[in-house]
Formats: sequence, C-alpha cells, structure tokens
Amino acid sequence: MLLTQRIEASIFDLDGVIVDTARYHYLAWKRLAGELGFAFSERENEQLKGVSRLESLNLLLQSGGITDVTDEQRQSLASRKNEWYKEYLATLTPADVLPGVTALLEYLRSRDIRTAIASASQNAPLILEKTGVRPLFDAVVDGNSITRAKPDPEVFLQAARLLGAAPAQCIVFEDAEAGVEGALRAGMGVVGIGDAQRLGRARFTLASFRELAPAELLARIGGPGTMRGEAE
Ligand code: B16
Ligand code: MG
Repeated sequence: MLLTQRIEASIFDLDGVIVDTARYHYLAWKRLAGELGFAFSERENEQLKGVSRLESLNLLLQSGGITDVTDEQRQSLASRKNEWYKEYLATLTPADVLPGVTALLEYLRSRDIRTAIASASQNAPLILEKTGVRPLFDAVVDGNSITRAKPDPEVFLQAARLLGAAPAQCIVFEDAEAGVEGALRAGMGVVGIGDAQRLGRARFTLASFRELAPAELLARIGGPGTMRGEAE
C-alpha cells in the first residue's frame, strides 16, 4: 500500500526514549531478584521494557523459577521495587533528558507537529516534572490512564485521539519491542530508539536522536512538505 498521508503528530515513549530511566528500572528489579536469591541479567531485563509493573514482576519471578506467590505478595514485591526505583527518580534533573530530545521536540512543535507521551509508567508525571520537559508535550497518556499494557495499542490510540490525529498520521518513537508492536497494531509508523536488531520491526532505528538532525529526521518520517511514500 502506498501511503500518502502526512505526519501530523508525534508520539514518544518515555522510559528509554526521553530519559534513561530504563537503567533505573533494571537496577531496582535486579536488587529485588538479589533479595529473592537469584541473578537477573540485562539481557533478561529487555523483556520487561515497556510492559507494566505487575507484568514485569511476573516475568522476573518466572526467570527466577519462583511460582508460589499470592497476588498480595506480588503487589507487595512490586511496591518494594517501586520504592527503590523512586529513590533513583528523586535524583533526576533536566540534565538527564537524553541528547537530542529537546531540540527535536522544539523543532517538531515549530513545524506544527503535535507531540504526546505514551508511556506505560505510573511514575510518568513525576519524571516529566523532574526533567522539566512537560511543557514540550501537548498531551500525556501514561500508566495511570490506560487499562491495557503495551503491546496493546491502547496507549498510542489514546494519545492520537487527544492530539486529534488519525493513526496513519502519527509517528511513534519507542525503545521497547512491546512498544514497537503496540504502535504497529495501532496502525502507526515507528522509529526504534536503540538496538536495530531487537527493534527490527520499526521502519528504521536510531541509536540516539543525536544521529540525525531534526530536519533530516522529519524529512525521513514524512513531515509537512514531504510525503510518506513507503509501505509500512
Ligand atoms: P512504572 P515506558 C515503562 O515505561 C517501562 O519501560 C517499563 O519498564 C515499566 O515496567 C513500565 O513503564 C511501568 O513503569 O513501574 O513506573 O509504573 O517505556 O512505557 O515509558
Ligand atoms: Mg520505553
């Protein structure tokens, strides 16, 4: 199918795209695994990216071979991890915004491309406040307002609705496989941020926003004045 729709809205994942909180999630999960008596590697942690807190815990317990856990215990383990995670979040400042992010957001807004956050995190409001980037987004959808976690497309579709854009007019920036999958299910184009092999289903992948100047990136994704001529 030849797509001729112009990109009118951009949707950003938060953890791992705007700020490197993915690292803090990993450290907190690793600490919990340590307390439960097993090791947890960065490779295993890749599966937790983009998925909800409780689902992350379930994957962690599974990797440690721990099965006999009540719902109540699961809630309490997830809360413990979140307390440690929030200790890291307390140290966040605007300097933690990943390189190239602020320049890209400012450029997109200057070209009348609306911007939104689509995150699975319930801590998103705190992260946006500590890093000072909230004013750069027209809408925020996060773990407090969705009922189904990525790879369900709900978070992306809700963001598009708030921005008043059709899914085909949206481009999503994601660092997680579950997020790339969710954005594709929503009928949106996706740019992967991170490892190209892991995010192979994205249209293309950048190791960092520093790799492409904002104007080049916009031309590549089909912004105003250009047409997306490739099939998804
Ligand atoms: P919280 P994103 C996701 O955020 C993280 O990638 C994922 O690792 C985390 O489990 C999830 O948020 C829930 O986060 O425990 O803070 O509610 O990447 O969708 O911005
Ligand atoms: Mg992420």
